[in-house]
Amino acid sequence: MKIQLKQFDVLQSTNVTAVAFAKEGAPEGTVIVAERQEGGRGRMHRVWSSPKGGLWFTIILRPQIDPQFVAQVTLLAGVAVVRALRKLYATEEIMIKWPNDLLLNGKKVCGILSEMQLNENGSIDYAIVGIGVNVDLNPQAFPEDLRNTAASLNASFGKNYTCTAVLDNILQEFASLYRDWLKEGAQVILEPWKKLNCTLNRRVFVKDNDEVIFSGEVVAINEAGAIIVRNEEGESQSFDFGEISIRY
Ligand code: BT5
Repeated sequence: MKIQLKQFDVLQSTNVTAVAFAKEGAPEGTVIVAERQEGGRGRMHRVWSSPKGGLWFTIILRPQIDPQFVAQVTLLAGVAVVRALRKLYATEEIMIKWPNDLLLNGKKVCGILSEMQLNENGSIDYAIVGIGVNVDLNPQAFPEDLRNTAASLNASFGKNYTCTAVLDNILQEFASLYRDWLKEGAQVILEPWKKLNCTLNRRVFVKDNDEVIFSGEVVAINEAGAIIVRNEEGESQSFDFGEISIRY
């Protein structure tokens, strides 16, 4: 994957711009970066707070694989970003909360939002992976409702890294894991993901639109990235990401 950076001062959302680039044929490895986003988004139309000082970017991919496995891209991104951040900040405290949050001591420091588009024949046209990392945000820059749930890396670790340095490190990890994944398949992601996550073996509440629809222990994750949750009666259900959230 040859990285080609497209940098902007301000965008609505790097994911939206990445889709526009992808539709015009931008090659795999094109990366859209914005200093700030005015309409940064999370899953299910949630707002992603994206002031200056954070790293907001989206990678365009064109994996020639069976579309049923493309959900693994979110897990892949989680593993790559945790590895890069753990090395850079010399910590083991950053963990992945299924499916797409990176937490530091329970507070969110990064969110990942993947989207994909199929061709008419069912093959993958493009997948985009949007990644938001709170690199150098003043805790006061967070909207009030995030002050207890979000954290910023430089402030937490007493470092001074630029967003560019963090981006370079993440892209290196991402490109190398992506290459291995295309060659060797799911195991290069699932095994490391299991070691880096804080969701397996946890008791969770599964929520659909803020309503708790199931609760139990997370006993496994499958190749499609779905978690298997077992309740106290011993019944198991699997949950794909997309429409649901979990709460510890
Ligand atoms: C996510 O959604 O975590 C995916 C976020 C993806 C953001 C990147 S930035 C680059 C690219 N361009 C975009 O427009 N998006 C991607 P979700 O799991 O739905 O979590 C959203 C929730 O996280 C919100 O409802 C808030 O509670 C919280 N949140 C919002 N902004 C945050 C921030 N900067 N840091 C930590 N938590 C935040």
